[in-house]
Amino acid sequence: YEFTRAITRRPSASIVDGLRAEDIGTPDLDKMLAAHADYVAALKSTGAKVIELNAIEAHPDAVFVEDTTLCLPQGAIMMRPGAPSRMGEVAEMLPTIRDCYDDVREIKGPGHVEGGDILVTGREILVGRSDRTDAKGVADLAEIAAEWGHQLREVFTPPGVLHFKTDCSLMDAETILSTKRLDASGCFEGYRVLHVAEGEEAAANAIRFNNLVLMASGFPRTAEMLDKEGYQVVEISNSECAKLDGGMSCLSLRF
Ligand code: CIR
Repeated sequence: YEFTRAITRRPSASIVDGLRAEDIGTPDLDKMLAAHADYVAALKSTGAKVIELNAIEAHPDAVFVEDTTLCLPQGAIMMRPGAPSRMGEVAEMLPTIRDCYDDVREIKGPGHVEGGDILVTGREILVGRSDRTDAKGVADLAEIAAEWGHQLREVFTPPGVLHFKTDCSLMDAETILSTKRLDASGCFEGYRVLHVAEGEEAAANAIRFNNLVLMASGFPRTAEMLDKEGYQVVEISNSECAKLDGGMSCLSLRF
């Protein structure tokens, strides 16, 4: 959770065509741009350098950069999204990643992995199989991770939930913020787990970024709980990204 850099990408006008499991309304670009600016400002306020990439009209979901790459201390791994419309985002991200890393690997396929399904903790890499991440993709990822000395453990994303990290986030090396439904699967045994408040499940996709926890606004009981636990919480509007099943972690690559 300690980072010197992050990569973000501006939302494009084509965001209205972004993928969503359920149609709960069309995202408003201006509102999304305002929230995105707040998000970038919060990242920068910690002293990190933020590489801000241009919008790409051809890829409506490209603002959700997290799904394209896994950034580890030893190198970066280009993902292979399970959503066909998102495949092209990886090539768009590659030149920036090559500028940042000497060792860049890739999930070769035919399997799939999206970054939203990967949680890197202080001791291991958890990968949730989901509609976007399959066994073959996880196996490819495990091979590269092992070469770099990481333990990888395959877990499961709850049914109806887009990504593993839709329901959890890392608060510090040993502490995970999770929904009760995900924690109930037993995947966090041995960790300190903080539950988001009942009815505030969408607060689980937060990020710990240096001294801050960035979380979606509108979840007062979870924000208060985190504050009491000693975290410095910054609330960012997520109303527009939420219409596309996106949250705080999706909007950046952190390393
Ligand atoms: C999608 O369905 O792929 C996008 N609309 C949302 C991606 C969210 N990404 C993430 O949770 N890492």
